[in-house]
Amino acid sequence: FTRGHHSVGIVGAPFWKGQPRAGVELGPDLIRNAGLVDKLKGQGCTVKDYGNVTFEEVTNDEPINGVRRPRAVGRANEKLSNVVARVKRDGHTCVMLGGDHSLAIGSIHGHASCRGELSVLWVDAHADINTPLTSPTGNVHGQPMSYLIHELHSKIPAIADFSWITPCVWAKDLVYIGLRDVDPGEHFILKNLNIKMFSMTDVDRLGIAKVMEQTCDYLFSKGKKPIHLSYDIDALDPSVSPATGTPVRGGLTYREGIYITEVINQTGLLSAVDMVEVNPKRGSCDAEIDSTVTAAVDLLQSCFGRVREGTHPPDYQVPKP
Ligand code: 4U7
Ligand code: MN
Ligand code: MN
Ligand code: MN
Repeated sequence: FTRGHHSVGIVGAPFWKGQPRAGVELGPDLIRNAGLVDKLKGQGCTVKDYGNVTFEEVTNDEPINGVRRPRAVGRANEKLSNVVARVKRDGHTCVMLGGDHSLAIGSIHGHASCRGELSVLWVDAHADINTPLTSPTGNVHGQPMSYLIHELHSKIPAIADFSWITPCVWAKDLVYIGLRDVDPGEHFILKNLNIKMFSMTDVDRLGIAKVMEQTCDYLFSKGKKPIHLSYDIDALDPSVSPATGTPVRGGLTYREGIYITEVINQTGLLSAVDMVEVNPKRGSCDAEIDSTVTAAVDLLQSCFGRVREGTHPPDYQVPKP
């Protein structure tokens, strides 16, 4: 069974302007300070930390087509895309620590620019596939997939600093797990484009093991492509990860969340991971923040070979008395 031997490149993206709540920019350093690098090394991974991407201040950033802070979000993602592409060119599995989920635009775009067609597994309470014109809020963290899907390209209006984005994911190569708060425009898009999704109702009916079996069967039936796992911490139940901007009751248990990452590790196809929406300022005490950050670290450890049954070195000997 799997031990590390992964080469991991970590990129921090301390960016919050895809949504209105301050604090999500603290995510990357919190996750690092919880020992991510040492824990991954301890399970046999090689790890290179590329540090945090720096984002310039943007003034005069009025909404365009309802999209809030379009210039800041567009430029931040263009920069992130270039950094993720470099991490992939260097041969690592890329871990992008957010920051809010608008960063999936740059992360997936940069990944695809290096690796070509991808399978995307989106684990989230939300579908994040509003177009600027279906969005009830104008927050880009609820829209990233709409910019990336080929089939939606004609529905996206022109937005300053978004013109560099070229769609790179086909609707058939996207799977959702954990959905329980989907807007009407998003639901129409999911049904209309026949996008594979496992809502929480499906997790309840099938159990997480069948959900993952069907997820893998579905993705592999389209040909084996590198997997981009985009993990929003709000996919987990708020009792596990309360420190996040848009918590929704009735989420994945800790065990279901971990099981997803264990199975994805087993595919051998994991090529990039986003871990986003950890927001310490939304926790009401240290224990809530700790629980959320620990969950993020544990999920990342499982992505890279940690197994709950435990492991031992091949040359292990029980000490003789
Ligand atoms: B997250 C929302 F309207 N759908 O578009 C929107 F409910 O990255 C929420 O998944 C989006 O946390 C949540 O603003 C974005 C809203
Ligand atoms: Mn979400
Ligand atoms: Mn999200
Ligand atoms: Mn959220």
